[in-house]
Amino acid sequence: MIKNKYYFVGDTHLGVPNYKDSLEREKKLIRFLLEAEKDAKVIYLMGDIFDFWHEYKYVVPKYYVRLLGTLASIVDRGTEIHFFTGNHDQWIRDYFQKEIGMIVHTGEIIVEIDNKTFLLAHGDGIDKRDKTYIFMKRLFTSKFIRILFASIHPRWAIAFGNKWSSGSRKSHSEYDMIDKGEREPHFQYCLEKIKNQNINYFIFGHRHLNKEFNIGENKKLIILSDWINDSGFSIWDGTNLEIKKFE
Ligand SMILES: [Mn+2]
Repeated sequence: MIKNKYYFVGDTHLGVPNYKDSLEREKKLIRFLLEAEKDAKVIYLMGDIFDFWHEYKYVVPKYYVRLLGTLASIVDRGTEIHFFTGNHDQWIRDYFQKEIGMIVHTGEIIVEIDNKTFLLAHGDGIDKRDKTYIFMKRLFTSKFIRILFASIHPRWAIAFGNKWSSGSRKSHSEYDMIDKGEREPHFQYCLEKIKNQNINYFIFGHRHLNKEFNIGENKKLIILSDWINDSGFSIWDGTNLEIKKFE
């Protein structure tokens, strides 16, 4: 099979709501990745793959071994995998790059695919009205805080992280699920961007909504659904960018 397709999937939030359900979702994600691998040139993991990830200099959390092994094997067989950090799994070091072989992005990127320009990002931090979030983001990206947190024994740090993470998701989910239509900050962000940059396709996660906005001729915004309630993904086949659901 010709490997010329591009896949986009995100917000799988592995780790919640409990071990059993998360494991089931992890296996489903693996089935999706292996299916995609058949004709994928590149697979983009669009952020919040893990509900909480924090790795140390020599140690990683003792979860998700099936997924991590699958990702490493897919990379080894020659398919490129990109990993965007989300707001839930931003505490990475070099494990995903070095051990798994993924290409990691900590912010938005602009790429040319088949002569079209794509802007890809997890999409957190775009809604500037979310002051608590912006504050937390600044806190978490502070080098000092990160060193401090990493010096706490994992027994406490990971336990705290898991608890904080699922709490943050719950408190956001109601607000997140509201369909804001054209007032959607991510849509407004795109309209602003295309004023001075020629971008054809925007793909974001973070909002946990399956949304498609037409911005103009050959211009489109896609917001990916999460995998907690849904299992959406997007695929670019060289001419069309579509939203699909993995069963
Ligand atoms: Mn998310």
